[in-house]
Amino acid sequence: MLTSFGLSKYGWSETLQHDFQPFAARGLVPARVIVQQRNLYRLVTDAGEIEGRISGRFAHEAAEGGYPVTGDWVAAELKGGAAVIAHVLPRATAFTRMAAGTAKDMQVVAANVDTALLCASLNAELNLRRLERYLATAYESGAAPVFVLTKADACEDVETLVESVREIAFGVPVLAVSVRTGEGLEALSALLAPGRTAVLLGSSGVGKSTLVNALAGAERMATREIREDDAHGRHTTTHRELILLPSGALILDTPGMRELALWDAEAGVAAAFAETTAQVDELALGCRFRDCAHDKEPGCAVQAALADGALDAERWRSFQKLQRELAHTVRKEDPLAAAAERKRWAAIHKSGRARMKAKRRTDD
Ligand SMILES: Nc1nc2c(ncn2[C@@H]2O[C@H](COP(=O)(O)OP(=O)(O)OP(=O)(O)O)[C@@H](O)[C@H]2O)c(=O)[nH]1
Ligand SMILES: [Mg+2]
Ligand SMILES: [Zn+2]
Repeated sequence: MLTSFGLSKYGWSETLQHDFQPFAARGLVPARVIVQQRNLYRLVTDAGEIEGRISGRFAHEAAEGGYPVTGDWVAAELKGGAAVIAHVLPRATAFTRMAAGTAKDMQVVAANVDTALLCASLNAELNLRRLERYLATAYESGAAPVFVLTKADACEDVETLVESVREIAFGVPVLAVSVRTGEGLEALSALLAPGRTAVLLGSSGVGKSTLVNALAGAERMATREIREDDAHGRHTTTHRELILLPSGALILDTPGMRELALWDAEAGVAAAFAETTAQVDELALGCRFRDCAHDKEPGCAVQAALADGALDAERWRSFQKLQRELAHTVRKEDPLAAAAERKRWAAIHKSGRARMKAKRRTDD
């Protein structure tokens, strides 16, 4: 039996309840992270919403990527009107990316997401290559992807663009939506089930927060109302927030990101490019050399297929690009480089711990 009635609205399940027993025995309560803004957390518990922070011990022990993020289920200690997060429960799914600038800083963007709404705007040029990369990231996360093409009202030829996305989507649903005309909103709602969590991902300005507000029937998130070109490179949403919709579905709004860099996404790439992989594997049987790299080798069946159009050139290029990127990621993980990184991280964590310790002393 589920004792967490309020939390079941946020997706609390029998499985989670079972996993939580050891924590309950220690007097901790279950909670879900609904807002994360740097070190500040907002949690929802059975007793309602509450501010949260992580315990000093947690900060000490947490591995990289182990800090709670929006969507996480946590075990918390209630202390004088606030919650101290002691543990993050195992994640069913997680969106990860490499933080900009650093080589090995894996960032978990969102956790326990069932559906990934991969957004792109129909009023700008569609970048199909980027959508392919989103798709790979979604597959890697474990969430089910859906393409959401926004601002259909501002596009002359929706059908052609939807068709072009369908060609790279291989069965993944593609929806054209508009908050101005309401087009596609019902179809989108139908994909969002009560108690299930969807995340909105996509570039800044594509209309993610506007979509949240339309689905919520209220201004839950701030949106941009200035001219788009003035706002170039600026982000309206700066935190990640999980919102309970009137339908009972949960939707996680995120700040726009330019690229979702790949992190250990081999499985994701394979799934997103399943058809291309299969086609290339089959073609390769006809190559003169068994170790053909399908580049400039004589008698290459892949190059022949590219020449006569049997293999789509654009898709082959994206496939190669993703593979190169993966190889790059793997290279970065070679033991020597990794050891140097670990050292750097140990130093960063040490100074971070010292700072937190000092801060706790002043807090007390
Ligand atoms: N024409 C049209 N404009 C839209 C639609 N949806 C959103 N917009 C506009 O697009 C702009 C950006 O919308 P936001 O919802 O703030 O975009 P966002 O994706 O949340 O951006 P970040 O928070 O920066 O990641 C706003 O000016 C919206 O009014 C739509 O369906 N049609
Ligand atoms: Mg936004
Ligand atoms: Zn070949």
